[in-house]
Amino acid sequence: MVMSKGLEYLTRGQVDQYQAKLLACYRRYLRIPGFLGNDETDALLTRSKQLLDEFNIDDHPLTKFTTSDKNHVGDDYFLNSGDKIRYFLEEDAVDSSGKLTRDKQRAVNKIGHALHELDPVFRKVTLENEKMKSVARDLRFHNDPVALQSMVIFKQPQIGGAVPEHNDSYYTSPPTALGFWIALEKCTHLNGALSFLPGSHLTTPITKRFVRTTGGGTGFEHLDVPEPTPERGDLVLIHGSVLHKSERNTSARTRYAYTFHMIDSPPYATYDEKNWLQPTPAMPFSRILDAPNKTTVSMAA
Ligand SMILES: O=C(O)CCC(=O)C(=O)O
Repeated sequence: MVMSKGLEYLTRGQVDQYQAKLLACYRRYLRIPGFLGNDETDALLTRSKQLLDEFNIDDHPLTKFTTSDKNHVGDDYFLNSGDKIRYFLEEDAVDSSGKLTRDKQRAVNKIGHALHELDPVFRKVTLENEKMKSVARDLRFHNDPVALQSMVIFKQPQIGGAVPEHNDSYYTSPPTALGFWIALEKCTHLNGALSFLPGSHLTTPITKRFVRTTGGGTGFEHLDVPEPTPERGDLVLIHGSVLHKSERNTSARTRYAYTFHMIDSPPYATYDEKNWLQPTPAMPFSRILDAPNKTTVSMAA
């Protein structure tokens, strides 16, 4: 990659795109192809599979990851997971008698939320990664960024649940969240790729038409519109205020991804004491950079 003056990893075009020019008013996400090489991606994928194999269902409280407004996960197992590596099940993975409806490896929705602190493989990619530090410096999005809420989201075939439309910037005042989402496998519209809601009708692709169907009546016809379908190792940066979601995985293929959030720290931002995830004295949020960025770009739209 040809380096732009003053930048360490990103190109000037990528930084401009993420900063005011495009993302502030238009897309608010940025895909960085091939951020992780094959070996690095394989290491995360292999470790994710090992963690699934190590999962012990016998002493698990059967906590499921649910996100609907009426039924949002909130038991102690979840609330105290900020400094641990814990497993959250798919809603449909447990029957009425409390038994798994499939192999444990296929029953887990996600593992979180301190992989980046506790697991050496995830730690290496998150906190001990010079490329990650360079991205944080190049973007100048945070003054003194810290990492939190790391997860592997599995989207298992047929059962991998949809993630409803949401944004991530609820941790600090002012909002400073930036999502780092890394595809560990190829994503398609069938296995639950991420999608985003652009800020303008001018930029929102039309993905379907309401048409007359050949047998009579009407229906929706899907248009073949290119959509973000990250390859293995691609990093997707998600601005904390952009609405994004992913659909249920209806395909026969898995769609593993690793994600964590980066926020700013005092005195630049105040962490809300009511947040579900709280740092603990034994595990405060780890800094990304050795020294704060000197100047940052406004988070505001
Ligand atoms: O991986 C997914 O399907 C959803 C991820 C997401 O919404 C997030 O990281 O905020």
